Amino acid sequence: MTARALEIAAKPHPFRVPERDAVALLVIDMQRDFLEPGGFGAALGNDVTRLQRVVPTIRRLLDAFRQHDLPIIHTKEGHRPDLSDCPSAKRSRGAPGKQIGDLGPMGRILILGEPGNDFVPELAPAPGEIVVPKPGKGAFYRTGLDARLAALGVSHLIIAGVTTEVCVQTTMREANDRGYECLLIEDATESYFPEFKAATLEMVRAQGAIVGWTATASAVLEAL
Ligand code: TIU
Repeated sequence: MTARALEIAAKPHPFRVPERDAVALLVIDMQRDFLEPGGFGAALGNDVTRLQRVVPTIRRLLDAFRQHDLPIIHTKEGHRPDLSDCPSAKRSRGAPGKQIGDLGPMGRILILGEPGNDFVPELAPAPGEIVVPKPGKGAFYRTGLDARLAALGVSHLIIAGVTTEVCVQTTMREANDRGYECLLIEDATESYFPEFKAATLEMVRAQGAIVGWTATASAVLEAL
């Protein structure tokens, strides 16, 4: 192992990064729309307070990546104000009057540029960090993320964010199919459904890391 390699204690076995410049932190959808009352998550009938527990852990990961000058990408699920990028199959989710584009207490639900669609203040991107708006659950769908990672020389992704079994898992599977090695941070991802989070962690690392690895945030901080 060279001095610039990383080895992170993980399941089902250590996550190895041959060269630390090849790693990026990918933070999925840490937006008010999912974490605060009155947003998209609440409109779908969820208790959004569950998701708030991972904010301090993600902040610790962000601080470490900033300190080591490693790339950070923040994704943001949202749609254009004219909804031209929102298929009816997606808009029809949620009770009438609380669908994507409808007016809520934080502005129009899941619309780019609205107050509720912004990041939670503790996890706001710093200058120079990449922000990727995305119309789908997966961060690679109609975003150009793959090309941006290639330009940075990134091959290994440390993944955090919400929700574990929806946007996080979809993104991890998309990344895996595109050849990225993926490490999902157990205490930096959360779901409205604890059983879905647990099942997702199990299924991604099963079969010898069929989709990727999982580790704690502490393991990442120790390795860095
Ligand atoms: N509903 C739900 O669990 N999640 C989403 O709609 N988006 C993300 O996971 N970001």
